[in-house]
Amino acid sequence: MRIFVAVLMLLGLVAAPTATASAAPAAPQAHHVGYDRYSLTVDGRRVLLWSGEFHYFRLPSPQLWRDVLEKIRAAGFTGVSLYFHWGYHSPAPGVYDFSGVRDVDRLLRMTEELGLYVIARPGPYINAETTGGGFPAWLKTVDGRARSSDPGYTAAYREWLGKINPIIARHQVTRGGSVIAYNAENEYAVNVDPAYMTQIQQQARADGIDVPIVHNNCCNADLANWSSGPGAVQIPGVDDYPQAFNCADPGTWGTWGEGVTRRLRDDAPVYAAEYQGGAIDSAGAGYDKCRELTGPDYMKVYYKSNAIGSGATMFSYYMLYGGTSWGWLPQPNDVYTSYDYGAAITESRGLTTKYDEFKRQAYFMTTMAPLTKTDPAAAPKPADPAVFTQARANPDTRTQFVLVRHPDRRTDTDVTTTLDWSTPDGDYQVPVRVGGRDAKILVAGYDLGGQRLVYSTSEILTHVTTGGRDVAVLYGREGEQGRTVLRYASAPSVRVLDGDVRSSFDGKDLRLDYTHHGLARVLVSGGGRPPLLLLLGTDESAARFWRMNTEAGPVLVNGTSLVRDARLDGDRLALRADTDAAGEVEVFAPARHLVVDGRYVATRRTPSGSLLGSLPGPRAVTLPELTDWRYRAEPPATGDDGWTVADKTTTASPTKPKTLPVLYADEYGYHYGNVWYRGDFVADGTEKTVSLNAITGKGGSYLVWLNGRYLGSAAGGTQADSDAPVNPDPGRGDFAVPAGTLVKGQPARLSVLVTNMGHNDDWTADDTRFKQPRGLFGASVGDAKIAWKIRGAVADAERGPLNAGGLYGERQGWHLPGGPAWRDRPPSTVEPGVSWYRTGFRLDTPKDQDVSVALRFGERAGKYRVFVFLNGWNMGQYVSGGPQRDFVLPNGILKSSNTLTLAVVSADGGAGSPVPVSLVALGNHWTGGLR
Ligand code: IPT
Repeated sequence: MRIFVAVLMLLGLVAAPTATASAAPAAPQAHHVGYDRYSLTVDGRRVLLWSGEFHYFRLPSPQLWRDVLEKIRAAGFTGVSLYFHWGYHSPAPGVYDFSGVRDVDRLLRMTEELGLYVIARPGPYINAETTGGGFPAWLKTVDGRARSSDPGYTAAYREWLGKINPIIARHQVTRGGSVIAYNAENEYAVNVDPAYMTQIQQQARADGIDVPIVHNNCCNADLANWSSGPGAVQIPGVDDYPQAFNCADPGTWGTWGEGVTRRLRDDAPVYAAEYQGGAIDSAGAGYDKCRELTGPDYMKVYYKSNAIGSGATMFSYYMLYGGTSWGWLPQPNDVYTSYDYGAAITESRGLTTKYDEFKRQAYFMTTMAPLTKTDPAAAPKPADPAVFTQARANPDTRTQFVLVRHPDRRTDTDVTTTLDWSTPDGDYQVPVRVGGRDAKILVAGYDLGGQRLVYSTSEILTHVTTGGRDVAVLYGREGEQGRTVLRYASAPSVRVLDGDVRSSFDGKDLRLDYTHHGLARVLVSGGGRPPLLLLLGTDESAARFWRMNTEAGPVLVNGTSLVRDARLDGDRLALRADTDAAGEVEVFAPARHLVVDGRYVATRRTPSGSLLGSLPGPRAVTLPELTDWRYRAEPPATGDDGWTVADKTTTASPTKPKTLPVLYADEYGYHYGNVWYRGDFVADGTEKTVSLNAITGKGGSYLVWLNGRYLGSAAGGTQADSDAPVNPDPGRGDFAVPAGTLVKGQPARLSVLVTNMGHNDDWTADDTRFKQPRGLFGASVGDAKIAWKIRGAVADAERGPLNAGGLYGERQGWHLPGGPAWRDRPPSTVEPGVSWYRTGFRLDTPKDQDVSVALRFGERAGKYRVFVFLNGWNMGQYVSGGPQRDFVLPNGILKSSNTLTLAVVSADGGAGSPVPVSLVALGNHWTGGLR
């Protein structure tokens, strides 16, 4: 593999790991990982971990893992936090699969190649709004309380950790890899068992995990946090979602508090384990509203307040890229197919203004070395108490970091005042302005490359030393005043290249005053220091910069919509970059030539000493129309093969059935999606009602037929939630037996299709929630003695256990491409039940463009749900009237030639034509650089 990577590197196909300068395959270099009360260290060097959560299982296309990881790295993140999903890899006890889209070894190699640290979070429990909170559904049939030291559960989770831990272990920083920390369990907060917490850590150590073990305490609350006592971890962290999750009301801030991460141990760094980076959309408001609730102004105020308020040096934001809960991945209570999360990178892999804000903060946090070791310090006093200040300082360099915001962070007005600031280089009266819902971190006493920054009222984006000079980018809000003071031994020469910047020198301080607008450029030279190019921008112009590490040090790029990678080769700078429109690109690097995505770009040298060229944008794309639909009907409980006799009389579930036999799908090995039931009995002719109960999880439903005659449908129920009273009669449906349907002494057949949703999570670690059954809970037709059979999904080795359920068409492979041609045209009307539709389409988007495509649902009356199969992959479930209309079709699954199959489960029948759908492009980028 290493050789393979080296060859790709030579071909310029992958980024060189930041650590290795030459193309020769080096033996993996082992490093030492340590920590103290300030930060993690690698070989004694302090690390600022700025990480975001990414779920490989929500992006079933490994080629796109690299795309997202490159976007994450480009924003200045130094790490990613990765849950590993037990249920995604394990269809049955003892069976584990790490191939294809489940190849986490490949994922960890990518993080290694990209130089991103990894916080590995294998659970065993992960929550994450995914089915069973990451537990495989077969665990529901195992005796012993999940998330405890009970023997049944212990044997089960040891199996999982025994598989996943060795994979994680071989990718640890200590073995030349990327994994820098190991998260034991997940928000293990109530109903806890310290023996279990101890044992999973013992197993991690036995499996070769030697990096620090961390934990994420729930919600900054007084719940078990594992900072001391039996089961304690080395670095206890804190999860915090200060905005909570009401996306319908994005203007209301701080529902869940102030959001400053608590210090849980004196000998370990403060770790903001899951800091809110978006929100689940339980209200169905749409993810754009969630993006607003957790938008750039929230990020400025809360993230900066947290950094200075807590002194944390380990941050991870949940989610950074949410992705898609495709197939049967969603947990039923809070989410639907899309797990976009209102995150900085959208489900369709687009970059948002939140991404820009992350980049501004990440570049700052990771550029400013003194931030990795700070203590609380006296803050400059504002003349107006309408401004709040708080400070930290590095005890060695004395560099100060001052938070400036409103006392109540929700305040929506602008205030201007003066700070009485004792900086390491003298006392100053410093004018500052705080806009509504804004916060800044100002710096004083900082060695900026070869310069001495006394203080600035602008924020620092980043700085690099390149080509014998310092280049620094500072920024402020458009239209705000800024002042930057630098120290010199003698008067330096100041040349304003662009913008309106006034300068004065008082014998030691050079003071620059300006209004933030566009991008001002000032060249300072002499004064006993190396030259400095100061770029004074706004939020927007600062966000156009990309800082990239090369073998010859960092370089800056201004422009393009994404720089994925930069390499210096002699006097040639080679970039891999994306554009969403034609435009300029400017590079600050020791180079004379520019190559972008393998093409030579004509450039000229600017007065700023940079190279300026222009790049093309993407060509417009036209997506094909979806026409020529073909049809197949799925009659109720059709086909005589594959049925399992359902005759169990006991269950491991704490929820006991209303009638026997036990009809829970999991008891018969059918864990995900739709199941069909067949109930055969001999009628006595007096039966009046078919009485059923089904537990499906929120949002499920069932359809009922008697002797082939449709009786109707009902909503599936939920039951025995730990925080809700037990419902004795969940998902009840009573259906009148139509006259003449049942004849005394004649055989009769009840057919029931139950659409089960995902499995409940186990946040409360008490089994009643997690082990809640799926499927029929009670069934009676008069006094008839019913012989039951059940039929669910068949295994799909390629797509994994969560892809398909037990529709007849799924068992027959109707969702898979190929097979005999479908000849029938859709009929004009269909009965209630399951109808299948199929069409094919070609996608001929330009090879050097990244087009992100989605399937969009139009309006149609009726009560139905649609399972979307693209080339056999279940890309989600559309529910009529539901909040989600666009279903992202990830490249990789989406190919140039495609088969789209829709399984429509309708409770009321009606039009036979397929529901209206079309293909839409959610993103279009020119990107020779995406591999
Ligand atoms: C916390 C979980 O750790 C994480 O898995 C995910 O569920 C997230 O929240 C919400 O999206 S749970 C906490 C908010 C109670």
